[in-house]
Amino acid sequence: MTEPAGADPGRPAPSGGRGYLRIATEEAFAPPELITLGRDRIDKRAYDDPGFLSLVGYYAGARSERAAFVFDRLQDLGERRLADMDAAGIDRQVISLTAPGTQVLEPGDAAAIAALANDRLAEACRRHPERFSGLTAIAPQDPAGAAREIERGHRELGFNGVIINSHTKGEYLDDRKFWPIFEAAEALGTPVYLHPTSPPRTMIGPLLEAGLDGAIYGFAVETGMHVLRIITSGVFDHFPALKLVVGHLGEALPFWLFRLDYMHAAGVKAGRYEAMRPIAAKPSEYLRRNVWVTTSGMAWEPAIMFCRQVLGPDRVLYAMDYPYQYAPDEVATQDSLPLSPGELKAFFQTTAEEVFGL
Ligand code: VNL
Ligand code: VNL
Ligand code: MN
Repeated sequence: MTEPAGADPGRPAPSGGRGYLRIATEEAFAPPELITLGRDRIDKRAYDDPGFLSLVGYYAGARSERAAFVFDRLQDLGERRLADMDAAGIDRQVISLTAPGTQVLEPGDAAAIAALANDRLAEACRRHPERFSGLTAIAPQDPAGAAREIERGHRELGFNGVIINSHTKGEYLDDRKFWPIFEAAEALGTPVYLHPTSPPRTMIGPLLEAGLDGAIYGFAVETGMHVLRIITSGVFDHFPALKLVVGHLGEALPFWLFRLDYMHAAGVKAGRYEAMRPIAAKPSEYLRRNVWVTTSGMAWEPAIMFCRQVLGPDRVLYAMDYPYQYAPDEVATQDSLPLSPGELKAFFQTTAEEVFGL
């Protein structure tokens, strides 16, 4: 890591004359200690988890240009990251622990890495308060401890939300044992960012076989399903003020809204599944009320405009997906969306300020 010794709050952001700040909301980092742990677990074949081997084995082990590019930048919370932000015109990053982060680890290691990652990130945010904000990493393996870490992140470290990298060893947040996490986030009014990770062992087979387990598609299938499980299990009936942020334009769910509502109603009415009991609203209504989607990795006008149309314009906000998709030209693509100056400002800046409490 290359970091300056002292605070540098005066480093100017690149927001000259545009009328809005560009706030990127799904930007990843990894402390070197996590990578060391990850490599050790890979070397020992510690987990029966092909997704972990596929993802972390690639970035921490492979020597491709892409892997090296991502790997170096994940670990930087200083000058390299700032230079990349300057070059792309990003004023502020909302930074979070990359996937799988803590969630493949043993509970003790997971909690220790979460705390270490949070301390490290908080330090970087203190050093560059005009450029960096952070989300609290947790170890969902211990839901009560995770709730305490959410409090610490919010109250002591000044973070603006919680990062959860989807499933935890094949377990999903609709399981009531995890609900202390939602309870803490709702009570603090702070959002949970549900970020993708490799599908679990029970799901990954045919995806991995075809090379489709990662960001190309497998992530979205798994994380979109996770969002749906949260909705259909009634989490938002218990936590009506809970805010969920989902990347990649909602992991394809906006495109499915019509069918989700139809088939959910049909399934509930038929009493087909024990796990699918009546809930207070249609799936689409929770997606419009409790969920915000970001454009990470999806710098594509038709899809962005579609999401604004079906979810509501105030539900769609900007993200880059640094360093995995560091593509400065995609910023210009989104500057050129067919939006009014006020709408563009909401898309790049003020919606993020409101949702994350920046
Ligand atoms: C990738 C893309 C991975 C975006 C990510 O987290 C991500 C990838 C692990 O291309 O592998 O946020
Ligand atoms: C890496 C990324 C390693 C995320 C990890 O270890 C992790 C890596 C568990 O890119 O090396 O969670
Ligand atoms: Mn991402």
